[in-house]
Amino acid sequence: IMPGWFSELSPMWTGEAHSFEVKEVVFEGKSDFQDVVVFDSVSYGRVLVLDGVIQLTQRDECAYQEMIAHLPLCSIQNPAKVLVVGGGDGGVLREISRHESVQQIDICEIDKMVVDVAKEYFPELAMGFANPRVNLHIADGVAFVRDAAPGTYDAIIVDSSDPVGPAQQLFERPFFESMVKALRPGGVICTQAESPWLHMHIIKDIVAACRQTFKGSVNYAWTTVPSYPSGIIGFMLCSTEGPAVDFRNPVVSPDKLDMITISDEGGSAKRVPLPLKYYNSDMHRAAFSLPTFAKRELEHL
Ligand code: AAT
Repeated sequence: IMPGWFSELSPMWTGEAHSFEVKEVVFEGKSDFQDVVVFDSVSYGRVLVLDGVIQLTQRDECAYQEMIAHLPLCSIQNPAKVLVVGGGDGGVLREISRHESVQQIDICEIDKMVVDVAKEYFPELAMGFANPRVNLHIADGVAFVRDAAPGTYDAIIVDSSDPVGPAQQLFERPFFESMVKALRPGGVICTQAESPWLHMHIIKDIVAACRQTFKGSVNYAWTTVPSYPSGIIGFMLCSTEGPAVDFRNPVVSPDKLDMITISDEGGSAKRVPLPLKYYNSDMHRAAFSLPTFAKRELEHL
């Protein structure tokens, strides 16, 4: 591979590899779960890599974090208790904090090194932890959700890595069943659900498992993220039995989302301005439109 360049190689996208010219490697470590690398790139800013796979870049993280958070949270009224699985960089926490109704944010990330590295090298994401409403748990999300008190959450957001390595069970039916239990009636999930260009077989399995477990609605949506394989990534948006959720028609206006919550010096919550960069109501509605090949494959499962 080219010297001075990082190439993202994985059996999940054979025969192709997106490459980024490296300015400087700023961190290299090995946690109990994965290899952790941070580098500064020539054209995408700072990049976080786990086991050779890009998790985020400064340039386009907004597209992923804003969509994975606001697609579910703008689809329900007044979310109060939210759980994040994965997401140890803090970016999704930052986005959830825009919703003033949220009282409690639990996050369960398996790898403490991701949190520590984010706090050191990605302050504009890790600021999501600077919110008195956030409770951080370092543990496997599978066990955490299984052991959660029934009926607890309005929303669960699964910001997980790909289904090779520690995240594999986050894509399987027993985990979906635990989420259904942990949600209140009419509660919602949004999970990282890969790309239709590369992973239609995985998406079909996830959609089939969700149709069996979620008795409300089951939808696939997607967003552009140029630094992710194929340049797009999808999400599963599902609701449990109870008050119906129409994910395609958001009920929260993005005008209310241009502030985030952090701590003041005394440790109480304070609101500070931080405009959205990617999410708006048009992008929300558009996210559920699928290309014909994907529609066809998901129709008769
Ligand atoms: N917001 C950045 C995008 C990510 S991060 C995925 C996170 O999920 C990582 O921090 C990883 O340590 C964590 N994780 C993996 N498995 C588990 C688990 N079982 N329980 C809790 N956390 C877990 C996703 C990028 C998607 C890349 C697409 N190619």
